[in-house]
Amino acid sequence: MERADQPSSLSSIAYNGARRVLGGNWTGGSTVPSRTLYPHQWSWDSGFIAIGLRHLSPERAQRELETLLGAQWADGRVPHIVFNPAVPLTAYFPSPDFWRSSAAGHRAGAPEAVETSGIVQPPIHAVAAWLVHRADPAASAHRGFLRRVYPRLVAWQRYLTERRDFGGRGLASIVHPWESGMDNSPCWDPPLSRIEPAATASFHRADLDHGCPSDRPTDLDYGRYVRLAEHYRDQGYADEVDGHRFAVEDPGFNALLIASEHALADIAAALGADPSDHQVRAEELTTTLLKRLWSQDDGLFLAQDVIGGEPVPERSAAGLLPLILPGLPEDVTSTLLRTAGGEHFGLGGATRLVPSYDLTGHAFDPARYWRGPAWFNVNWLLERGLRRHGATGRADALRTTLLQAAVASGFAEYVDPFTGEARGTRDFSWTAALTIDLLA
Ligand code: 2M8
Repeated sequence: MERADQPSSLSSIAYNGARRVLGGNWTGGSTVPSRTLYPHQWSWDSGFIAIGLRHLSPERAQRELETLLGAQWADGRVPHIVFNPAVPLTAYFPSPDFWRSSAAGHRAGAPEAVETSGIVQPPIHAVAAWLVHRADPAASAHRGFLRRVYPRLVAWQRYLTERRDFGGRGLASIVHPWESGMDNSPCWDPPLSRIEPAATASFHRADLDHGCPSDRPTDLDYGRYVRLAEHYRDQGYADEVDGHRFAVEDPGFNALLIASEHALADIAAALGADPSDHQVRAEELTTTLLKRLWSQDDGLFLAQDVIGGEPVPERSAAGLLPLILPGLPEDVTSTLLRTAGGEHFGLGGATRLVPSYDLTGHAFDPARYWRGPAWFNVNWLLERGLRRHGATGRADALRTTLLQAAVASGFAEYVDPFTGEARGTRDFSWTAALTIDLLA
């Protein structure tokens, strides 16, 4: 569908290019984020991918989510990676022999038939399932899609709100930077500084076989990621708060948790069930998010270091993501809108896409992964947030910039927030999928 503000050539180039990327990255039951850098299925990637795929093939979008949910553990966790057994172990680190998910005896109950990681990623899945259903309700009903995924999505959300409530206030904690999806965000530097890194020589970084080192996390970061993941694995992936060395309440992760609880209410209602439990929980979580993570002084939500017992004094785009939520007080939304356009994120001024981290921050780097570059999934979420809160003109401008940047960068993983120059890998699936969604 063309929009009046959208030259048809950009739309058709974007649409055709994005469709080519998604077709090339489809493996038969799910989509790899990238054929080279990420040759397996990733959890939150699949959520974003399904949101775009629903416009091309609602059935494929349903399968994307069902394949992921098919690897759910008995305790409800949805693993952050589902490994493709046909891919050589050397293609990605950490590989299945590192995570050892199917090894007998894990109290958490990993599946035996498939190898997965043991950590999680932001819970966008109920949001994605609801959007996928709405794209073609008849096809969804025909396959019994909602009826099959609903119990799994509920178990996933309950894993997070019950087993991961380390702060004791209802919000979910992440126990590894990879769980945030924003792996090397400067927000994780203070809590990570307590972690003794694993020796660099003890592992091989397959990411550097495909990616430019200056676009990727450092070896020191990786040493800490490895140490934390090994520790969790060696504890049988048990979720006792005392067993964790890293536990953080991330506003981006929790915003998606709440958005998904709202989506579960919609799904329950569509199935003829009572949605009120989900609605109440979403409202309670929103109240807690505001009490615990909102910083009026900083103009956005801050992460809370649960072990250190204090907020992390860094501005990340994750702190703007609660804009996707309904039910925020008017002064909070107006402050968030101001912050997005102000000196720290520059939207519509210094930058045309929101950077992942504070432009004025001491750790800002326009090239290095989640320490500054602009990401398409974050900006897609913000586009929805702007629209939800009535900033239609700004949302339209952001949408046009996203489409232009996706095409100009070859569907890059992320871009320099000032120049739009492509960074990371190309033909990246969620960039393509969200392009298609913006065009719909
Ligand atoms: C990146 O993370 C993985 C680890 O999970 C990696 O660097 O190897 C992140 O950008 C994450 O958000 C994303 O889901 C994943 C796959 O695209 O890549």
